[in-house]
Amino acid sequence: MTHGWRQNMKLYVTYGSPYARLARIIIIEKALEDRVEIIEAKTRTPRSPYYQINPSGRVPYLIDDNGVGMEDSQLICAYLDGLDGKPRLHMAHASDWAYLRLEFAARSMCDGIAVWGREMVRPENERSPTTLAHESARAQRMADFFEERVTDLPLQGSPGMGHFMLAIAVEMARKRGLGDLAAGRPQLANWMRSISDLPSMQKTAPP
Ligand SMILES: N[C@@H](CCC(=O)N[C@@H](CS)C(=O)NCC(=O)O)C(=O)O
Repeated sequence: MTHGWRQNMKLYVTYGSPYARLARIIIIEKALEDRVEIIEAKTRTPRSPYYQINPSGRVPYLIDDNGVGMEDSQLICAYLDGLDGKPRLHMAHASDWAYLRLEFAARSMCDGIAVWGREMVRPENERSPTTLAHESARAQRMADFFEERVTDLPLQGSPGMGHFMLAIAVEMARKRGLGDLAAGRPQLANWMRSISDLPSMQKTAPP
């Protein structure tokens, strides 16, 4: 893609990573496509050249306009959201504890589904049935939790980090084969439809 403005910042991602997706969503939501180049990193590979860039080897990783690197989706998203001095995806919910509780519950749900996904990409004889069962049960409990709460005010308001985190988690579970967590949960299914249709969600759908 060619852009009028120089893409000075760089965001390292993998296209399957839910946390990298969150950062990619913020770039679209904040219309920063012209300023941030998205680069696919080679993670989980011995001696990957990416380890010279980010020693932790994780994505997302952002290099800012000054060439300074930072990792973790929470930090990167807050940084990108604040670049224009109007951090609407964060500030709208700052000190809104009812919203933040749900945002961090969604992150917890996502962490568990990511563990499940990681386990499933291992060779079959290296997978832990105990871990898979544990994460699968956690995902179901969290889906029940959100079935009760997506109709509450916080998640009905304009989309913020919590909305995106929850939608990413549910879509990842579906994509990776853990199942459709919205099936049989009509409120969650309805809520998912409204968020999944957002252009930033559509444009960042995992391959
Ligand atoms: N807490 C981190 C989690 C990032 C993370 O777990 N990234 C995974 C992909 S989903 C990764 O890069 N894994 C590669 C590795 O562990 O070497 C965040 O929110 O950014």
